[in-house]
Amino acid sequence: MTEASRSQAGRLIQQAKIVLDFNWTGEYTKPSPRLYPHQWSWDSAFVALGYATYDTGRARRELVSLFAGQWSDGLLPHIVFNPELNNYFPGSHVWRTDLSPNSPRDLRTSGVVQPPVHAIAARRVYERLAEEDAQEARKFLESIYPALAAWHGYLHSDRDPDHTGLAYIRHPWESGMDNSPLWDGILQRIKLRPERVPSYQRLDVGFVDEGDRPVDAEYDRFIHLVGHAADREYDEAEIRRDAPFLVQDVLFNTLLCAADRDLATLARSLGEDPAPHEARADHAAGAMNERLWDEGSGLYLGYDLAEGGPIKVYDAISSFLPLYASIPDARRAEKLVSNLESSGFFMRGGGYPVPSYDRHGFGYSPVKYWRGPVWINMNWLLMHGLRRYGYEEQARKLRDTIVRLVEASGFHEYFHPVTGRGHGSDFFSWTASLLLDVLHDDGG
Ligand code: 2M8
Repeated sequence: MTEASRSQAGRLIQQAKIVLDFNWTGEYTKPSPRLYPHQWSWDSAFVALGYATYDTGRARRELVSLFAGQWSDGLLPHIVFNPELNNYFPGSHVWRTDLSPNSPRDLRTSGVVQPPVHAIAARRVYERLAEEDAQEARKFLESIYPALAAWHGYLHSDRDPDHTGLAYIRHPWESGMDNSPLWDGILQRIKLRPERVPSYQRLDVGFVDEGDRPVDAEYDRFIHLVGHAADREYDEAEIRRDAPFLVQDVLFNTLLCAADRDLATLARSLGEDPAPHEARADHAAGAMNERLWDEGSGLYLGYDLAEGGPIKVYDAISSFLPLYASIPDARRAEKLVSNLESSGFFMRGGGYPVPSYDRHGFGYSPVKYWRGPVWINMNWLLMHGLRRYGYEEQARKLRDTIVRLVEASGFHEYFHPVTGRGHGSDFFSWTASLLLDVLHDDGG
């Protein structure tokens, strides 16, 4: 590293820490100051990865505080509400999670989940803690391991009642990629007659540019699906019986598979049996290769359980992410990479790789949330995936993009893939924390 790049990295590290300090509440880190004031599930895991590079105390608190919202059946909600704030829609009164006998009594949460990256983060936090203080590391492990095991247990049972190896999601919010064109076909099937259009007021469009956010027709369906689960008092068997949205998602199951392996490692460190977690990871990887691999396109595609068939959308970044969990064999990995490089993901030529959706894909937008902008967490996951298969040059490109985008435009939620301009919220926590992780890996 040259002197200049060392001082550039030092400056970015300082700024990233300022962003996290700003969003830190003393218990958890807001994803962003105004748009997302509560605690979000996968955001917290990404944030813990960043804290693990310099403040293991906070990394640990972040995860412990998230798991305080866990339900008695293991469900880890996607939002744990801060009771002092009511500036987010949909707030806890919309979720009505008190209808479920499993929801916590002492605090309010949402009733959907998010991709299970937590064991991945917990493993990292544990390893960093162990370097500092073996006893504290052990204490952390003893408290977090049973919670993680219950979370994964819930996903492998309630969300996979037929033991296919793949967990289902039942709301686009559970994918983390809320308004990806991946879900358009399913959402289009939901016919909302006037009397079934929920009435509500969105707050998000008061905080950031409306053009950067999902459209009302998407929100109507998001809220309708919240009502569908609440009306069934969050009884999973009842929900899945007629859920309009029921998907075995590529990204969700990739992360579950990777997290199962990390959970096995944590089990070993604790003297517990890692074998069940390893077996689940193997089962998931096998199922992804059988059910979700599409040989014709050379991509992984999600599976629509409500209609029974693959989701034939060939342009989403998630199709490549099984690389992260070492799911494809070398031949499939090569196909994926050649697809990635020959499509509109800006791996070659100008622009910033990788947009969340192919720029030539139907439904692409360079500014609209999960319909095309570059997201730092997607780059981070794909970068690790490419590295696992030895695609160093491609991985390097993604690493450099993370740094370049933040340098040029700040800590935005997402970025225009052509101009690099920041969109959505500013001061976005996982942009800061994953940048910290990347620079830490560089030795910066
Ligand atoms: C976005 O989702 C929330 C709903 O959960 C929203 O739009 O209000 C998504 O980008 C999601 O992946 C993310 O976890 C959340 C907080 O950053 O914001």
